[in-house]
Amino acid sequence: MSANLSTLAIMLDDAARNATEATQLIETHPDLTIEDAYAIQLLNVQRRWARGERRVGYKMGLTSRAKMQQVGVSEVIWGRLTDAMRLEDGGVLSLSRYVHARVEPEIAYIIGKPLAGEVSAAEALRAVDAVAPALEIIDSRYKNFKFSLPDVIADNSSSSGFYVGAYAKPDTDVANLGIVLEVNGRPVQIGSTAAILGNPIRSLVQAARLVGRAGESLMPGDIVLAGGATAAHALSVGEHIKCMFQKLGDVSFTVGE
Ligand code: 0L1
Ligand code: MG
Repeated sequence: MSANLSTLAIMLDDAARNATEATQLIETHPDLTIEDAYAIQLLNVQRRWARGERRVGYKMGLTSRAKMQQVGVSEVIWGRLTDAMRLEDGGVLSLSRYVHARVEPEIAYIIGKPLAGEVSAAEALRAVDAVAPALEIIDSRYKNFKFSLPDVIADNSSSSGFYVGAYAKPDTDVANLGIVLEVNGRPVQIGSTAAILGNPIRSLVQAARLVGRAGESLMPGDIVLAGGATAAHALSVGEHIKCMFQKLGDVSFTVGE
């Protein structure tokens, strides 16, 4: 199997780079394990680093009950963020760069001190420099956005882009903040940050644990996306997306060709 891991990573990286659909890995590799999947993810992201992209943090995925049910799992997953995925708040997103992009509201933690392993929520919070409203662009490379758990992990947990809004103080209480996601001025999703594992800080605790298990650490300056707070919205050209976060402000962009 291990000889095949880099072939699968190249296939997924090419699909992301060329915005083309990929076939689920488990169709040809039904025995693919979660461990294999994280190994493929690393090989996949290493190809980005080799092209000059820089690591800037991590994303947590499947952090809400709704998402876990959608994929039929009961565990959170994670992926790696690079500087090339960062998008400009208020800018224009080029939809042709993605296979079938969706947007979801998130909370971002900006890390101030190294953090890894088994930590309490209080310890995790002490490592935070700032919190911010964020939007994640997820883009599963698989046909019809359909995948198994190993598939999505290997595909860098659908990471493809993210927006981070204005930073707020690290002690800002983000446990239960209202969120409204608007498309062309019409609310399409309404929710709360509490949908992220009951409190987004729990997602940061999980990030420290899972990243630590892989021999990595959350490092000063890293951005950690805590996970979707509502269902994701599938993007179409011409849409103006604005997401309002109670206490934290807005993040917005327009969808271009
Ligand atoms: O960020 C997320 O929760 C998404 C993780 C992968 C599942 C998906 O692409 O919907
Ligand atoms: Mg997400």
